[in-house]
Amino acid sequence: MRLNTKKIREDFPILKKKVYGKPLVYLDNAATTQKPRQVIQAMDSYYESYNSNVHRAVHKLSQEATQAYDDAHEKVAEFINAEGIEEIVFTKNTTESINIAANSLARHLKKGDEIVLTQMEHHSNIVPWQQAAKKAGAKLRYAEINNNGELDMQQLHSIISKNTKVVAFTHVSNVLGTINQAKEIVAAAKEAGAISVLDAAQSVPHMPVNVKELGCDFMAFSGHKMLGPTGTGVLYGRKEMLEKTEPMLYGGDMISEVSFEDAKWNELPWKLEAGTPNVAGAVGLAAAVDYLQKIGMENIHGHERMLTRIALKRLQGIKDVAVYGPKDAAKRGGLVAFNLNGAHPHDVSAFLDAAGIAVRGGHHCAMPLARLLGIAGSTRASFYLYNTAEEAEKFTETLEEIAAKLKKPTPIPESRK
Ligand code: C6P
Repeated sequence: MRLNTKKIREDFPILKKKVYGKPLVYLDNAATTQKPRQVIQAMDSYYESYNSNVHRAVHKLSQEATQAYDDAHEKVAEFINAEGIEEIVFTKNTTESINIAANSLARHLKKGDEIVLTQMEHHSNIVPWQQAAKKAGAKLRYAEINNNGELDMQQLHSIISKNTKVVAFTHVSNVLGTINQAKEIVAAAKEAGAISVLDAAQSVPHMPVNVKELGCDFMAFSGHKMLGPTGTGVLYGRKEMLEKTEPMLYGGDMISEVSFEDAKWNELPWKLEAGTPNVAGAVGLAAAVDYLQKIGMENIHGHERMLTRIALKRLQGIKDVAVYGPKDAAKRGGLVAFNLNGAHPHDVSAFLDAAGIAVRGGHHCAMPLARLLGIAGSTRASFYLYNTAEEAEKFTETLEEIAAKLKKPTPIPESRK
């Protein structure tokens, strides 16, 4: 079903904003997305009418806040088809979610064990594993990418062995846009007796993701990348896995009993959510899930594919443009990273910004990948459900103008002649 972007855009107050007197074209959705008024209002309503701590007091406000907080877990569980709230840990972002998994799994690693990652990982799915490997004396191995920006599946299978204890990989690359064959990789990990950790920061917000169908042990994603508030993220873990997961933070609410000497942990998921949680964030995230479900994840995916196709086609028409990742929009998420005519990505981003178009320029927190591609960084446009075909056209037309400008020698001011 085609998305009614005109109607959708009415829900996003920020999209009416003008920057430098020009209509805002927001194409930095892979970094964080805008929020609909439904999310903003849900959070306002929490603060205005039932703001309270959760799981502690018996007073009415606390009961209401606790109900809303627990319901938010339930909603997220349904959204990704988890068994129930015991499999859903609220965190502040994908980074924290992966750190919880890595911190706990590190305790079970020993010298000679191997952790398999891919060359297209975000720092959040590299650095925690580097630290885990260092602590345990384990080794990191990397699944390689081919010239098309896709994983070389043969090489990936060849590095998964009986020594592999963890396979951690991104579902969709935040630079290449590549959609990885998650089900196949999870199955390969399982066959080797390894634990699979899926970085779903760029997939859960944009396409249907079903954890039961994928079979992954852990999955991490960010609420703020799916219309939810900043400071919200999720760690999904199969119940059996989360039961074995050691908390990363200790303190209030994560315990069932404390003596002067020792403590026992609370039941799932609270054992992994120490201290007063982000209740307003949870309420906002639940409203975001409602919003996405009403539109339909398959529809959102289709819409982004259409926008990506437009961008890819027009970019390929610009001379001296290097586009990264698969050429076929069907193999990608809704983002396109590129370099133009040897210009620095920050300059290209600044030119686009001057036209009211918000993109991201830089290494996108994937420095090893940038080095592998032989670049310092790239400029990236990333789409979401409220972006229109006209915006994708405007972005590429502006880029054509920038490309033409960059070809001309820089004019020397009269005073310097
Ligand atoms: N990528 C981008 O502009 P946090 O920051 O914890 O919410 O998400 C981290 C993260 C993990 N994995 C992938 C694949 C990601 O894309 C991101 C966030 C943003 O590309 C900010 S660096």
